[in-house]
Amino acid sequence: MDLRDFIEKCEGAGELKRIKVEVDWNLEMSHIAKLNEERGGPALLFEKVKDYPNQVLSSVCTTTSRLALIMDMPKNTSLVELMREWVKRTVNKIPPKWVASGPCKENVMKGDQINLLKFPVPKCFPRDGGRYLGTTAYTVSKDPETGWLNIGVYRLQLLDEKNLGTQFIKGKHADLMLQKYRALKKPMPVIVGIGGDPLFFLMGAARLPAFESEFDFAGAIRGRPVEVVKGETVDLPIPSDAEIVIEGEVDPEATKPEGPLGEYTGYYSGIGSTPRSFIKVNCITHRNNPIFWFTTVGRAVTDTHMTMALGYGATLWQELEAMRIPGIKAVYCPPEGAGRFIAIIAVKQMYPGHANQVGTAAISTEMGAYGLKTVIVVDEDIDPWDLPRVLWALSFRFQPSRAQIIDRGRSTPLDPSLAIDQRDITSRIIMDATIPFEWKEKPVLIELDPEIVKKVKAKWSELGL
Ligand SMILES: Cc1cc2nc3c(=O)[nH]c(=O)nc-3n(C[C@H](O)[C@H](O)[C@H](O)COP(=O)(O)O)c2cc1C
Ligand SMILES: [Mn+2]
Repeated sequence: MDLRDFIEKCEGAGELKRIKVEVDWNLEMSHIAKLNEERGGPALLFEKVKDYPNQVLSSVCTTTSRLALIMDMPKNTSLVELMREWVKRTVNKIPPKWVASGPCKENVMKGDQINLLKFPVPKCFPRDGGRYLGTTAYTVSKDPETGWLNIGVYRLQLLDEKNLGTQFIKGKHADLMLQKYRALKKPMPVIVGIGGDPLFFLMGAARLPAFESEFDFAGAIRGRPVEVVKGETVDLPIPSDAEIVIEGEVDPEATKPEGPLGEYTGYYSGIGSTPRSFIKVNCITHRNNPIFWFTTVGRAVTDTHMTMALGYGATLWQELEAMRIPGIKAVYCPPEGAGRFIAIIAVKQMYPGHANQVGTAAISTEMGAYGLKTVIVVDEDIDPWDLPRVLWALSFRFQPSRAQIIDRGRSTPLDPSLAIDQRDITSRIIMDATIPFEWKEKPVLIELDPEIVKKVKAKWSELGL
């Protein structure tokens, strides 16, 4: 499945709207997408964008139904079931398959022909520092020592015809690799894709463990190897059917001003621009009539938050399984918390301290160790996505004195609840909303008499209800 197949699939399922009137790439297109996403609307295909001949796709991941279409699952599958399926499918990884060529090589631009302004790159919000070419774009890089291939979605600002600003946050996999290139005094080669199988956006945005390749996870989710071609100027793989491919290098010592961009927290993490690493572009290849794809980011809940809720939730769940902790029934990272600040975990308790183990394990996973602030552990009778029931458990099973506060942990510079110059370190809270396993006398749950319930249900219409 490439992006074009996916567009067709969405259209067939009544999940896509073609926008035929002309829209401006400067604010208007993103505002239409954002307002549409806030209403849980369809994916949008802008067919007429001012100044450009290309079609532009947005709002792909806003609803669980379209995430299900990407995962090849029935449209009505719930977010938690998608996560469960992700965990199941990714047990056995499948490495990619190299092919000689593909549609992404239909057009090749090198040297003076390189011009990033050829693409209909949106400016999203008025206070943004510029236009962002990369919001669904995924960056591939390689560990110079081990050969580990990583895919990460890192925003890419259109600085000029030949340069893209980056923001590899400290500790992200591209940052870990760039640190190694710095020590070697070499530039880091990168290859960036837009489009191809939409799964690559989900893979790049998912917080998979270090040393694992997102290509192998993509193969596992598809149940077959994904097909990749080599770059023209870099020895790196990219999906052969990507719409747009950008090849270049990152000089570990050089910076250009980048940002700000309206982020998924609903805030700007920086005031004005910040000096950051950038990609110097050495080659662009693209399909004929390339389709551009963007996401609006911005405040919850949109496209980006749904993507994160799926990818982050599934990764947390998978890491807890990998730790061989028994009794994990379900994991839910609400999109309202961008799938990362809050995790709710249901556990079937089997021994004293089990719920505490689950809570501390969650913040010790790679996923949880980065920016997860609140963990709520509930008993197996509570579905973690059923927020009214979670609040019920927090009201009647949780005791503040049993909460555990951890003072220091890895944070994200994007968290607006921390002072702007103190965002390296965060605190966390584990809220145990389970009934303690070791209690001999447990609170007695009020239940209805099942026989009477049956009788009453049979009489329902007679009761005039
Ligand atoms: C639209 C969007 C934009 C993102 N922008 C950035 C970014 O600029 N920098 C960053 O470090 N992470 C960004 N992320 C989050 C990363 O994609 C995510 O942390 C991912 O795990 C990074 O890959 P890695 O784990 O291989 O480092 C973004 C995610 C999305 C969905
Ligand atoms: Mn990674």
